[in-house]
Amino acid sequence: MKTAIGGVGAVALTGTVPVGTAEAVEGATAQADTSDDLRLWYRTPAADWEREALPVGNGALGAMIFGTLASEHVQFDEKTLWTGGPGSAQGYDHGNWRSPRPGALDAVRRDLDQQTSLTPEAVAARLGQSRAGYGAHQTFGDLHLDVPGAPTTTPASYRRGLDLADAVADVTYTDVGVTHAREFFASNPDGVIVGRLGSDRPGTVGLTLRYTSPRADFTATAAGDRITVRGTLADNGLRFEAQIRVRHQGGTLTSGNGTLTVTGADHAWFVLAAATSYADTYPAYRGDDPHAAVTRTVDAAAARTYASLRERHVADHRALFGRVALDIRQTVPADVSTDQLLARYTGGPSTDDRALEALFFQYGRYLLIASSRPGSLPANLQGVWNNSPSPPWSADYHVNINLQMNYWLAEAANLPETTAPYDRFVEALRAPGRRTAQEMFGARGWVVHNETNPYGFTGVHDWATSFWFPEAAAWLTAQLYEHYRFSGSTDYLRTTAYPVMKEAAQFWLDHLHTDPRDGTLVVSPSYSPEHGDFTAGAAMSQQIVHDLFTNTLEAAGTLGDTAAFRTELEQALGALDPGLRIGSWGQLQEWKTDRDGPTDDHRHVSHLYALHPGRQIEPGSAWADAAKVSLTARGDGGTGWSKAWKINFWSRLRDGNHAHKMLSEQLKSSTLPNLWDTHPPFQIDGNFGATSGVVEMLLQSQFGVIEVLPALPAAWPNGSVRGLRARGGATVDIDWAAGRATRVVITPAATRRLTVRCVLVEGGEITFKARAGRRRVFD
Ligand code: FUC
Repeated sequence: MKTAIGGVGAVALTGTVPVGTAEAVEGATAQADTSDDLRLWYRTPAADWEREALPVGNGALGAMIFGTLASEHVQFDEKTLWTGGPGSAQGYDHGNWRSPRPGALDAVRRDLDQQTSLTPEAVAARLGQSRAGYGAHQTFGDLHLDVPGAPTTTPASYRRGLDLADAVADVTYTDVGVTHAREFFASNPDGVIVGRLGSDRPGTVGLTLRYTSPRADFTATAAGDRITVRGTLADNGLRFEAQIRVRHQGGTLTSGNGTLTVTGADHAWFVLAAATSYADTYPAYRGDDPHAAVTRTVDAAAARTYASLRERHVADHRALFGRVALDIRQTVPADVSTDQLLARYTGGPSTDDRALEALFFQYGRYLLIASSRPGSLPANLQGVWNNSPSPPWSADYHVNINLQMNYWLAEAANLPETTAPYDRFVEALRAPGRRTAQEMFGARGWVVHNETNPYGFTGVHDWATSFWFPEAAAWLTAQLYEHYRFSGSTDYLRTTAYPVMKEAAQFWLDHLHTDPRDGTLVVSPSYSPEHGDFTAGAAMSQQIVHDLFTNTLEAAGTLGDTAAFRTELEQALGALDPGLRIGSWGQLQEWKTDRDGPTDDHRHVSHLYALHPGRQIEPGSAWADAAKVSLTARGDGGTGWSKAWKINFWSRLRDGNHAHKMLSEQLKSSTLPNLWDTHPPFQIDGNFGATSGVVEMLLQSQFGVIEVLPALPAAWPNGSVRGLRARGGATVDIDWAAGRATRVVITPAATRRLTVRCVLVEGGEITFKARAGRRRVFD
């Protein structure tokens, strides 16, 4: 029997990838504090979904809370509610060529061998095809809580906010002597979105609950204390269901016409569960009708008290969120709301700038917990928040930077559990990806191109500048190897990471091409994401394959794979063009021929993959100098995610001040009042990328050495951070003063040798035998 994955919390999963993490996260000693440092708040209700409403989520379910007075608006989502895929009205082919094109790819290669470049349009005409049945994520709809007698103008006492430490959104206001309080959260342990309306005077709480949707494909019925929303997506027959149950103390509850009404209560709360019949299994992508699971989940939650639901939620969230604390001497002025804080920041240097920077750092961690928990799909371009039937880029999984960036923070910012949905998603791409590898390339292994959906779209479309990127599969596997490097779990490496990496490597072993210019192995055709012409051997293509082969070879050694496979890989790695070349103006070349423009400020800086997230370029090397020349030329502009990437790049170049400059550029010009990153429009990758960038300023370990404060900016002369993770399985706490580390505490998760680079040790570096759980203090 197939089991749907989706919005009903910890339902059973299909497939073989273990979810959750076996590895204990040791030394997670930091406690989040509940001060205003960790709170977003505003003086007026949200007037706009994208810019002002506040997100809560439990991984599978997301909701946006508006805090509107007369009718509270809760827009909600379930991550698997997608049109497209099998059964789609447009037909579906996974992006595989609808009719065979024998020799087409070889002909493009031959032309590139002879002419060195081809326009994207020319290649798309030969290798692309129109997209059919790709689909888009769908909003689940809107819950409205109509509150009779609510004030028509916003009282001065009005506040709405989001507490990041507890993951609870709230609204309070006083009206004719009565103080009203609302709370909303999305519980992972109970699999529901919860909302409560209360006041300090018994009998004054009343509301009518109703559901609406921008689509007309549902029925909403109310009976007893329950609203049931059921529907089928017209495009692909995917079934969806949500149930809402209302509880109340005092007063009465009546139902009618799809609505529930509470009158004269002391307080009232609702629980909402939602799911679909989606399953992540190729080729049908269908599981059970969601009715039974939704009923079970909502009934179990409704049987609990509100206090119990809240307590279980807060404990679950804090166990993850509370692991990391950042102190950069931030002070939040008591009466400055978050939108004001952002406005002040944008207006110029202010004493409370660090408050926003620290808040933004923790917000990335909050958003990842809220949008990526085991049991559903990974965080998409908008996390788990989408209010539209046709969101930008379908709110899909772009894999030429965006999905990867979503997870850059997961390991080092101590949230390794959030990567389980990513692993599972990548694993699920293998089956359709093998077919694409075989049919399109005649190769072993698996492949996926520029962007994908939950229905295994691993082929191509025909948008010339983004249809071709078979390197995406290799890049996706890098995170799996990172999970291993951070955790040290060979069990995870053997069962989860390595099989996916090995098959990605097999694809390239079969598909690399001998470059007639110099006899090296190159990717051809090769296209540096969304930039320039098609060539052979663009830097990013080569660097990604280099990274994949390096990781796979290491893993093959660790796991003892056959000598034949290791030799094959070794030889290919030896013959591979490494994708590192210094051009006429000292830049790191984006292409194999020297054609970079020194005034080109394209948002993608793909040829610096080797610097970050890769580890091919070491600081202080000639390559690092060239990377700096390229990065400087590209400038400090770009879309939200582009700026976030540049924080990481500058950190890896050990330039903390420039990294900090990029953080401030992102806050000033790519951040909305609700602190969502904007491309524009809203795209969550920049939030995650920025948090990753801040970690990179404070701690790096990509070369197997724990480097303390590698890129501390002058703007943060004093401070501390607790609970960051380093590769090799260690948690690291750092205190610093006047720009220098004053105390470093390493808590190893495993017994093994660790090397620490830090000003506190003689000679700047020490290697020692770390014992699991035994703290090592340097001061
Ligand atoms: C990549 C980027 C775009 C955008 C899209 C979702 O293609 O080049 O800027 O972020 O993903």
